[in-house]
Amino acid sequence: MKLERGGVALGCMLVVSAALAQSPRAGDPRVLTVMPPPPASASGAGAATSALPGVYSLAPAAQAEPARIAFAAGWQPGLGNPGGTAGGWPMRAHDPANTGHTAALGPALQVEPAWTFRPNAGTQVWRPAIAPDGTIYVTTVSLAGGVVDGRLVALFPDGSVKWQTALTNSSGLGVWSTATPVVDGDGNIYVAWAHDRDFGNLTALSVDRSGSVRWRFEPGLELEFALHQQPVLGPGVLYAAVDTSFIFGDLSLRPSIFALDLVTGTPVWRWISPNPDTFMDGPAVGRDGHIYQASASNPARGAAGYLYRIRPDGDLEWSANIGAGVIQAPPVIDARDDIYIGDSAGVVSKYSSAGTRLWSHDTLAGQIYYPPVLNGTRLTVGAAFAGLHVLDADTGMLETVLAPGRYPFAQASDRAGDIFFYCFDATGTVFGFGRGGQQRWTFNTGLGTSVNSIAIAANGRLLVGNAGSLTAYFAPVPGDLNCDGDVDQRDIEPYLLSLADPVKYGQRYPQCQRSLADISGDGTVDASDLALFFRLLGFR
Ligand SMILES: [Ca+2]
Ligand SMILES: [Ca+2]
Repeated sequence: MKLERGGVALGCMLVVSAALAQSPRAGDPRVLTVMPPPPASASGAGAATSALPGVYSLAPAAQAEPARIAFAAGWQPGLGNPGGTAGGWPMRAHDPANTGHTAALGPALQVEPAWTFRPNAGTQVWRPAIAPDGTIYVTTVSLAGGVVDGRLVALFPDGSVKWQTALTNSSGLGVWSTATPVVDGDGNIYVAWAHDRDFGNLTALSVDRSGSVRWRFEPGLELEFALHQQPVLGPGVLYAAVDTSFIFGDLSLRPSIFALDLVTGTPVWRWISPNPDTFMDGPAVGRDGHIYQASASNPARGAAGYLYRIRPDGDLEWSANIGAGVIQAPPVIDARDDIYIGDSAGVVSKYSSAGTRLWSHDTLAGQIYYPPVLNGTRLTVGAAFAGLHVLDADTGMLETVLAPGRYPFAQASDRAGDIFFYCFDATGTVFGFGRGGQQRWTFNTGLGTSVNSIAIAANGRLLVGNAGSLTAYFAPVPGDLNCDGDVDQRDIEPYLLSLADPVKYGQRYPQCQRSLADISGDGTVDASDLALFFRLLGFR
């Protein structure tokens, strides 16, 4: 099926939805649910196609099998950092504030595939979460023969399967989920929502680190849209949004957020939207514990998009009309509880925690499909076929555009300020850029898809998913001048030597790369990188 922009796309979505709606209440006009609109397609790039509801790709599903590679002599992947702050990637956007930023270091040299997890050609593999101990959790689904085979799979850091468990509701019915698992500080895993083939039988569940079910919660809501809403952790609770956006029918049916007790799964509260808008993604949590939810407009229901601030007790504090609203782009919250939104019309806005709009930046791209990433005072935004816009988060001023003409989707940023992103294009291009704007590396996955992911599992270990597989890419990190995989005090002597006498450095560390001394990521190694190097070590 071909999907085009604008009103034609909406019409096609309705066809998709109607075709899928094998509802027990066939004939009920409310079986028309809202699917996320496809990403905008560049002219000449070919139409986005959808194999599963709401999942669009720009390329044939055929994909080259990455080879297993041997590491260069003298280099081993790191497992941590001296600060002890690299704690995996425990949820989709790394943390409850959805920053997409990790204290670990991403790969600074050309990455190479180390392993690929791909159960079989008919199985979808969704986005990963990574526990502090390195265990990788991912949901999968096969719908072959009309049978729902949804699983939660735990992988060792080397990509081998640790365990896997079928996702079922309390009646034993097979359910599946595109949601990224959430890992708490005790190593327990949460999935919300899992559902049957037609998005009914909604189930949230938690398993312990061995895969045993701790609890299930089934709200008993019918025909909810639950494709990409992403839950996040709050203090003692899981916040999981759920949507009830019927195109027709009962306008009193509203999207909502559940706060579920982490130990028992019991709902602590349910907040229901005062508007007939649509939640295509989940909430974010600020430092003060408030919950932020952004919605998509729903013209068929006469609703604008809104930004909501909800108190920890579940009461609405304020809402702001944000016009077109967001697609798969939950809010991003900074340390002052200011909020960043990238909307489906291509405009980035910052709001104060009081609901005042502080600035906006129009990318002129007409669409933003994924959330921005926040690293300190830098905000990076993927604009539709207009590159990665790098903004000053304080002022909204455009600093630079990386990969102009591309459409960046999933992003991650690291402690050095490097930025990594996966583009929605026919070849599925992934880039690593230094903070100074120099491209450090690039590769093609062979598949540009609307559900893609990038996570930094640990120093130098990048996980990339494209809904068909999950691949780990390894490479050395900036500042690792003795090439042991980590950055610590043992790198000081070789770092200083690399600056003072590059020839002698090359003789003493023949297996290592002097270019790793370029911490600033501007393509040159000079004295200005030294202060940044000591900052990586934790010196102020
Ligand atoms: Ca080192
Ligand atoms: Ca530099």
